[in-house]
Amino acid sequence: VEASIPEPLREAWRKHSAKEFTNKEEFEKELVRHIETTLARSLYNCDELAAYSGTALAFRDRLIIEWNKTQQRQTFTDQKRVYYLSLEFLMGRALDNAMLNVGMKDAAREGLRDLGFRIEDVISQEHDAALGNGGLGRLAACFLDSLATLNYPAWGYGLRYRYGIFKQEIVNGYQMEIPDYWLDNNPWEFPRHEITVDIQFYGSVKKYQDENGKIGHSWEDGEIVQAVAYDVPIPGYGTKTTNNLRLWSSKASSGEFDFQKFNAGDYESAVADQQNAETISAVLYPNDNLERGKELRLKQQYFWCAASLYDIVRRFKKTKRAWSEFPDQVAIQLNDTHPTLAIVEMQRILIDIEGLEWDEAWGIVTKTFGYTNHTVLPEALEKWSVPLMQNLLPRHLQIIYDINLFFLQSVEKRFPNDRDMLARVSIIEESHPKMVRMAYLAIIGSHKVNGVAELHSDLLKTTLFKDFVEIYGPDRFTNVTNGVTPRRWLHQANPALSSLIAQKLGGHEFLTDLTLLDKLEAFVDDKEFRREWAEIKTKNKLRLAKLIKDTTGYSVNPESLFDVQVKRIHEYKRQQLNIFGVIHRYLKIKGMSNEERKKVIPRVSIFGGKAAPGYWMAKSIIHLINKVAAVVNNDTDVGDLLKVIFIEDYNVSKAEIICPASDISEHISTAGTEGSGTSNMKFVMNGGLIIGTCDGANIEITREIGDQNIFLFGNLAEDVEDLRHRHFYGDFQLDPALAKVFKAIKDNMFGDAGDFAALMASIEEHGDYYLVSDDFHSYVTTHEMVDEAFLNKEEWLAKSITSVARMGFFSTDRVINEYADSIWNVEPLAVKD
Ligand code: GFP
Ligand code: GFP
Repeated sequence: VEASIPEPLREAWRKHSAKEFTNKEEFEKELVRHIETTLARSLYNCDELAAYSGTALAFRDRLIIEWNKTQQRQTFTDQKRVYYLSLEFLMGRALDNAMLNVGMKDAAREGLRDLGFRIEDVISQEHDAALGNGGLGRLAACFLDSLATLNYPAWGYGLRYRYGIFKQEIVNGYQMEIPDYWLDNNPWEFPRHEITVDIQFYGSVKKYQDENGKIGHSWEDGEIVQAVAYDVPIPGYGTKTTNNLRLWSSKASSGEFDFQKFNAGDYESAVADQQNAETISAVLYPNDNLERGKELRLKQQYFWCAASLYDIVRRFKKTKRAWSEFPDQVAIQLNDTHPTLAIVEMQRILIDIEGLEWDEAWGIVTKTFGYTNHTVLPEALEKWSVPLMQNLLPRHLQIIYDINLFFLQSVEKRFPNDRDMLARVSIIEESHPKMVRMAYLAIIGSHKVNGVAELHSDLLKTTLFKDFVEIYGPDRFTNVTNGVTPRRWLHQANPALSSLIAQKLGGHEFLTDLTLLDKLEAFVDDKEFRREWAEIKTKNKLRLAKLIKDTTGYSVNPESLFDVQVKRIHEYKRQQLNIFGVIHRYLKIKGMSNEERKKVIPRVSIFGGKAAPGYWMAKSIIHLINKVAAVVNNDTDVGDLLKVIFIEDYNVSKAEIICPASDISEHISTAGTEGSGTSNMKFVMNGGLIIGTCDGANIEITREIGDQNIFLFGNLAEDVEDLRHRHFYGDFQLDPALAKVFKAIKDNMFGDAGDFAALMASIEEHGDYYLVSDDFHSYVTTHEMVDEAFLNKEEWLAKSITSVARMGFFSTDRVINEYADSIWNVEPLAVKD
């Protein structure tokens, strides 16, 4: 408020307020101005990268003008806002998205052409913003797009990692990790050096009595690190709403420079301490679905939660409302347990700093927070050691103990004499060392807990969180099935399909109401429409074939059936099942006569994905895929009948090329292990069929599109436990076809078999936890059905069109509206000009 221009002077200000370009001419003017002045380049010195930066800056100006207005509007209207706390935002590229969302892509295309550039080349200069591992981070990015598009007053809060997810290179068939320094030439962030928060670590807690005899706690000494805000504007599609993603970067606090060391002449070590502070936001942890309990990771979590809460509380306090109104003004959603410390920090702010009584404070906290769980995998559940927490966050540990005490007292009242129950639900696990169970803390501190697909949410209620359902009743637990934003994953990734659909439906309204796609079903039998549909798929396959050629050197025939599995490499996602299936196919072809080979449907098996750097089994799966590719692709006897491709460094921008080009894609996790999956939705939305297990959102996709349009196989979630149990007691027989595959590997067909011994042993000898052998037969016979179906081009097309028409449910717009209604209780804020 103090920083605002006095009323009498505002007229002069407004007269000169920044204006948005509105046509090609004005865009060109802005582009040239930015290239010549902001970038200090010229007519004689402008390459594609400069053209990219100039275009991005021109669009950034537009976004920030609307960002300013949106923030003013949200501040003045003073209604409830949503804050989405996520340690990952896997944004991908921003320019194309900005151009499409503000609706100026054509102007930009022509303007760039006038100045000598092709828009596609310019767009592809951008470095992906890869601040995430996989599905969880990409979901957060899709949510931001929908929140802005639907005009919800909503901010994302995250960390500004200097290094995002590593860049993957394949060297001799092995994954190598290269640090991804992505911040050069990144025009999309605004450093806010005036918005900083001091974050405390370590130190100790002092108890004191105030004038009224009330006991208080103060957290003293320790280390201070500064959080600096960087803002990233998030444009909605077809609306002026431009929301904010605030990312925190760590920096040594100015007061922290050790002058004693400095005065003693130890300047270098004093500077080294400064650098230490900066490591907090240096790197995104590349482990997906695995928690390893590293102190730096806990520091990251607290740093980000504390900075975000400080900001949220500061903004609330500007309104001068009573604390009791906080939950009417603020909804905070925890994306997984990573931000659970925000619950404790909020309680600390209310009782230690604002002086509220415990119960009142706790009531405010629980009404404010909601928690989303993404996985039932036990190795993914976060636990932090009590001694670690005691050292780093002494006051928070005390508060956690108090939360636990009051919680267990209430449980004991309702379930007297049930000691086991108390031990089971305690936030503190009585292990050595003791551990803080973050998921339990998140449940206890939130008013709603949700899973991400129906099966997943049901499993949460019947397994992991069963006791809590008994304690709180079923209402605290709910399901919100995931989705994807159709703007990026249909309109941007597949412009030809988007415009064909728009032609048929009379406009692009389906992009903001995806249920309108159902009108496409009326055209399923339209011959001309089918032809165009097929032609678009072929063009998209050619585009992918070019990417494959450019990155691997292999040529693939676009007439082949393109079979794709792209996602993080993980045993539960079962890329090993896929590559074993590929080997099975190869062996079969090798054993065929020439006559028989004529009937084989040529296939390209395409893989992509990163393995966590310390996850050896996943890395050996990548290695096997690459070794199989080397053998199969160079086998002239097999030729085009089978090709195996591993696309290096899978990321969001590659996904935008891959998704529209698949005929079939694989979503083949062991039943009951995949929370939802979201690439399954992207592939079907782009007219690809899928092969999958009855897992995650595959089940709901089947319900929407019909079981004749999907290839399901494998054991059901309800049978998994029993099968594992039987394996454990020695009741296990390797599937005979899989045994032949193993024999080929053991005969060194794909290089040294020793490299793959552990992979095979996990199945043959160690209980086959992921049921690869149990599902193998069903998997390969279902692939035979895929081949057969692909032969009938017309029927395949009908399945493809029908499926797209029925995908309306899987837009993140539906998802966000569900969160808004059932968890956040927030309303959109209409935009008036
Ligand atoms: C936000 C924005 C500011 C803007 C105000 C008022 O501030 O740029 O001036 O809203 O619209 F960041 P806070 O809500 O963060 O105080
Ligand atoms: C996790 C789950 C997925 C789920 C996403 C988003 O993704 O099943 O679709 O979160 O909710 F495992 P990954 O990070 O494991 O890909």
